[in-house]
Amino acid sequence: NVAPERHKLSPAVEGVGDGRAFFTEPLRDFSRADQRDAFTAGIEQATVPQVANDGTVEDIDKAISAADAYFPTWRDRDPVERANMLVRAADIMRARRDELSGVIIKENGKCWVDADADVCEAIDFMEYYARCAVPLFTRERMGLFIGELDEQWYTPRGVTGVISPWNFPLAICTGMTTAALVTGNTVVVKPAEQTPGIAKIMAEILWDAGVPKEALHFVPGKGETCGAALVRDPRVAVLAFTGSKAVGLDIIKAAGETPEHQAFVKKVVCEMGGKNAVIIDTSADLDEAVLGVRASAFGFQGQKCSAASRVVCVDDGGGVYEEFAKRLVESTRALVVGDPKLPGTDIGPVIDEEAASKCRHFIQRGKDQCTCALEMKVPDGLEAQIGKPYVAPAIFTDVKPEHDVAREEIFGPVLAVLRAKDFDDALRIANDSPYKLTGGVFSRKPAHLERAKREFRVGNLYLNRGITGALVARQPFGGFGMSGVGSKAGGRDYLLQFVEPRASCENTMRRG
Ligand code: TXE
Repeated sequence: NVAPERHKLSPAVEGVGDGRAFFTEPLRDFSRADQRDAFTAGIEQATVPQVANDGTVEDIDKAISAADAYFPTWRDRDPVERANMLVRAADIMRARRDELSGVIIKENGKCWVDADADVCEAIDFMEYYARCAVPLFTRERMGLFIGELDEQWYTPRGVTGVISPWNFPLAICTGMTTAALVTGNTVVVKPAEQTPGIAKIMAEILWDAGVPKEALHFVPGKGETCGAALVRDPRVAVLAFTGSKAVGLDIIKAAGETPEHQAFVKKVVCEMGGKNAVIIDTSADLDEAVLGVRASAFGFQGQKCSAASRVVCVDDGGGVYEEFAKRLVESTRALVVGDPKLPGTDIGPVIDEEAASKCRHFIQRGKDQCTCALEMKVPDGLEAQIGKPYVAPAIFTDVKPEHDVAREEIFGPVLAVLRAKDFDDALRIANDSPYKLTGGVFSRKPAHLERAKREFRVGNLYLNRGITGALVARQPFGGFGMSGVGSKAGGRDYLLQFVEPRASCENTMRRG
């Protein structure tokens, strides 16, 4: 229990009214030469730590034992001290941000803006969670009744396993890890095999900021061995995961198979992906829609769970569908496929050969089933120069809801454009997916925007703007259906996943 006067956080977190009340770290302005130069220097300076994914099941076992043993100490630590460790870590990241972006660019192939945004989001997560965590541990009195004291509060749950993905290798890993830590849980992190370097830097920054090594354990290793061991260990109280639907469902199933003699049922926080649609009606500003869809579909090569992968365009015979498709193809053609270390590049490599061959498979399916309106080319020699595989943007038109490119999560720069008879039909097609993550509507009709809020069943809805972007605190991010459970990251409810709600009722007449 912390008395209110002890809620003293460092000024960075207290700062309402200093322009950072929403915890949004401003992105670099690359039109400014000084910021461009600093960023270029950061990339040159950046060294990706060489981390072998050679963690073993025994390493996971040892890490869980140590985290379990240290849990009572960490649980009982002053919440303000824990919060201030996150604030210090955010300051370290802020001071090293261009270098950290450089590591992300080199390790996972993000282009400039996306790498910078990854670092900023990590900073935002830490400052926001630091601020939200402290009040949770104050006991709240529920009304005043003579002779009775009713109180409610929260306590940490225990050892938390964090299994992170490669697509936001710093932000998502930092978000899950620090949400668990700041709420008093000890943590074992198993990062994605493709991006262990930046995850290791995150762990080192948190240790440097004061998080004890006993509270945060870092075990790089394979999903099938280390990840699976973390998922199934009965001492792990919370499992926080972001990644594929298949692994997410396995984690949820494993939690349900908890043996009866165990002390608790594992709490699962899962974010699993999407097949996100943007609806365009006949009143839409098509130029805005084209730019919004292009950014949503092809930013970071479509490898974001929030990315647009379907467009549902209302076609009432007036030519809007054809006009939109034509302008989108023209506009997409202008994107530059190139080296992500260069400022002018829009499309970098995809994460690995497996992802590339998955995209190529679906591009072929698209050619078999519908019309290929655009298949851009990868410049000769680029893959050899960068040492990573590339898939250039592809757009399919005349797509039917049953076609593969309209159904499967491809997780690459492949976009399906479908037709709808009217707005009702568009909503029906857009909702026809087990995923419920993001969605967008471009329309100038207020009634359509209102209906979308009621009837478009997604976790995050974007109206007359591109459908990616989830600013911490302002736009809490996460879906439902097959897109996940319990995961509004960057929102006020997120931390509640990591704590146990408690209540007490006392007969105060018996107090001595
Ligand atoms: O994901 P995995 P992958 C989707 C996207 C992508 C597909 C495959 O569709 O094409 O998933 O990507 C760990 N037990 N998203 O193969 O396998 C793994 O080591 C426990 C959506 O990278 O789910 C890594 O740390 N853990 C997405 C993490 O799970 C296991 C982000 C994610 O890997 C495991 C990434 C197991 N059996 C992929 N197997 C999003 N929602 O943004 C693997 N892991």
